[in-house]
Amino acid sequence: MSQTPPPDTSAPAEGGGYDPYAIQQKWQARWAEADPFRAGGDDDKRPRKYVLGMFPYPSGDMHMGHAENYAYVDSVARFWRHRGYNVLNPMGWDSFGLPAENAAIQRGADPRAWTYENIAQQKASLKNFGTSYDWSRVLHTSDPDYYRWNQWLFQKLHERGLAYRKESPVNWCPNDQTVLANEQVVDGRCERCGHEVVKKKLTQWYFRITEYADRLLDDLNQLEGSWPSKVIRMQRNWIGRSVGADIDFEIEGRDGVVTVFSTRPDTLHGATFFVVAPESDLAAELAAGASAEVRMRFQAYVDSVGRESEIERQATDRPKTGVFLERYAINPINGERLPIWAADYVLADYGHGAVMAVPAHDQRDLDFARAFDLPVRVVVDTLAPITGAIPVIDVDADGIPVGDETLDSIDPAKTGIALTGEGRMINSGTLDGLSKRNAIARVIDELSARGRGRAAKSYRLRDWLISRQRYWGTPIPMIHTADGRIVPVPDEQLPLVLPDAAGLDLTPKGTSPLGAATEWMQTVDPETGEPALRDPDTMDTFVDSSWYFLRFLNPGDPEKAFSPKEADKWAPVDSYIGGVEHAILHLLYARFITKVLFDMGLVEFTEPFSSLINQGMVLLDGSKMSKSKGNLVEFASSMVDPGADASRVAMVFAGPVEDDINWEDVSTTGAQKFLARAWRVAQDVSSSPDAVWAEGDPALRRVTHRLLADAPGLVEQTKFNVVVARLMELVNATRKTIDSGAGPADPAVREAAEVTAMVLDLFAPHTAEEMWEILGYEGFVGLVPWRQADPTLLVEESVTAVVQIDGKVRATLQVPARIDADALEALARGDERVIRSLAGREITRAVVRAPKVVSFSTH
Ligand code: ANZ
Repeated sequence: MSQTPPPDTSAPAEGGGYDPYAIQQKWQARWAEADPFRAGGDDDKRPRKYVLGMFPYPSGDMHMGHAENYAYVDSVARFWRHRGYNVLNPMGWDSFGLPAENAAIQRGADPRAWTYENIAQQKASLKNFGTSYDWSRVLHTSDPDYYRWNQWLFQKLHERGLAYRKESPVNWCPNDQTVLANEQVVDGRCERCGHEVVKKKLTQWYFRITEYADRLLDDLNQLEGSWPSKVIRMQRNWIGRSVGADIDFEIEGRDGVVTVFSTRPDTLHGATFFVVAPESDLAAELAAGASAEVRMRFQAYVDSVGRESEIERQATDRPKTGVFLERYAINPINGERLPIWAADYVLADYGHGAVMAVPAHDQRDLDFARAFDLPVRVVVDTLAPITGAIPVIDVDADGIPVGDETLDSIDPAKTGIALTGEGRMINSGTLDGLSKRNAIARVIDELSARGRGRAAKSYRLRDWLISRQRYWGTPIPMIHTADGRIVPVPDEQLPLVLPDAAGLDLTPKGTSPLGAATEWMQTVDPETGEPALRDPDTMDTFVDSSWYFLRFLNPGDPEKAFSPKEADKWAPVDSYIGGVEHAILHLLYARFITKVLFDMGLVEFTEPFSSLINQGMVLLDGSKMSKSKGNLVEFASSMVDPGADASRVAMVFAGPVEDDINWEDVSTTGAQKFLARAWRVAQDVSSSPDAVWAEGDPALRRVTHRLLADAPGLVEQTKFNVVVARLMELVNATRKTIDSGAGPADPAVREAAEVTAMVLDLFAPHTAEEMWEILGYEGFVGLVPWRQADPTLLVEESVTAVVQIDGKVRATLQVPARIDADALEALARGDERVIRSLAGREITRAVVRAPKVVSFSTH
């Protein structure tokens, strides 16, 4: 896209007015020439910091929502440079994936050409934004020299048994004609196109992330305090560990056992029926032996369930449906016959796809039992007191239930409410009288002794489905031999490069377009030399982004994916910054792959991102800026008017990082005025660089030094908006000193202007550099070390506050001038003279005017 020419108003102004566009051009050229932000090598003795923003998709030009993210990343990188760190802040593109491919299909263009054009455009925009990336390390995941290492990673996982193929029901988007990971299904719909997702049975490649479920869960504890608690919570829920037992049931007339997972093995005596997921192999097998009528009903049921989303199936408020399969399971604890049903509330890919149904104590089972007239047997007396348990009913001081409830009056079969609370076991043979905890332990013991059950955990997390039936991704580096083996493409043949898109039909058809690349598909069996076929699928792009932060350490290295030596020096990432939309999928996958690399001995850490900042979204007309909705402010155009610095300052000032901001509330005019004021202050300074600051106006110096002292803490807590507010305060205070008192020659004015330039560099780097030059310095303000605050200037001014009781002054207090009303009132209430004067009388009213007056009334 062509750059809009600068508007006349910002063309170099005569008489030396603040000219943001000219300043921006000037400093970008200087940075490009001097390359001052490149990360230091081994001879650089400064401590290291790795700052990383989540890299973008090149799916079109960027808007201010993207810009906000880069603004924060840049502030953090610049901050650590001022603090004396050797900062690595690289940039790259997540350039494979559906958006590029779909856009390419719509425009009839080659996805490759389209992608790289967009990258060039985005890169230009980012440079115009005044970002301080190390541009020597750019990577694109769609480059063969990057995805070659995805292929390496895939084969490493395959060697370790962590990449495998299986046939199972998968999420299928009928519109995009591809499978989706669970993570890409939002409210039963395709995350990309919004089309309803259905289940389809396919053979696909998976990564065995479930093997790492416990570590992914337990290691979240390490991140507590450094990651937003919301993200940690979302990850925990996503992994969803449940603890209970696996119990083996025999089925009449069938060899072998069927295992179910239950969180309540204590209720085993209360099982009255058995449910299997309709789409499971077991259901099909059992139905096959049933009567013709049941077979027909079952088939129709399976078809209708295939059209339901997982969310619908799990909803509690919909009528229960199912088909009795005319077969029986045998309860291993008491030999009872349990009728087997196929019902959609049981999911094929959770636990073992089958459940023992205990309607008295599980609401979904109860709803089902009531719908189909199945027996309900209470096995936990929830009215019986349990020491230590939180009573779910009213009890007296001795723990004896009060009120007129009886087991009969709360019978779930009548009330329709399952008894899920704690209580004592009844109707349960040897378990009778036990509490839930003891009953669980006992029943697991009994089942284990008979080889019929064991303690077990179950996870909501499933294995990561990584194959996609699309063109624009990393080819899966495996070969299907004529005799049915699946073997890796030999290392020396990697990268296995994508065939040219020209001549391929990319429109979604349900099978990978690569399958039609006849020549490309043909290969030979590496062992026998016989003809063999390639795998036609490509990898989910989340594979690409699961380890890219390591590739930035030695991009382009033809020998290896990343250098463990460099990883040792730089990684894990100290500060990772991006949108909360990646709270689950991307972060979970990157955490998983990091742990695999750790197990391979290639990295020495187990978590990839030591701290995480999630920025909110930029909204326009009440919703997230987006191309499809047409509600966006283009990144490229805003670089010209109001200019990069004003856009950045305005966005940062609009609110806390994690909050969403409305573009309507973002005042670029206000930001531009502030920047012009700051710039004019530098213009006005008339003392020389060797002025003795200590001789300057102490009031202004206090404002300057308070900023120096507070800003680091504020930045580390990501309170960037507060830092901008404090800069505005400093610029105003400086102007006041210039216009009154000692005027522009006061050394405190020079000191304030210099500190303003240094701190302003975090948000408005072009203006900051210009100020620095005006102040008589050579070199970049972006590399200036942070100035130390003078502690003697941080001592707070104090004032005398008076405390009145019923109109008479009873005490005076020395308090900080900036005290707030609550703190002042608390001090007054605690003062000894005040307490003595009150002599036990109660304060009925308090009027506080901080910092000077507190007035109490007692009647
Ligand atoms: C018997 C029972 C009795 C259960 C009771 C609960 C309460 P969470 O906590 O979410 O892990 N379940 C097992 N596999 C299932 C599947 N594939 N589809 C649907 N439900 C399934 O849930 C575990 C409980 O969900 C298990 O414990 C099982 O029902 C059910 F009073 O077993 B329970």
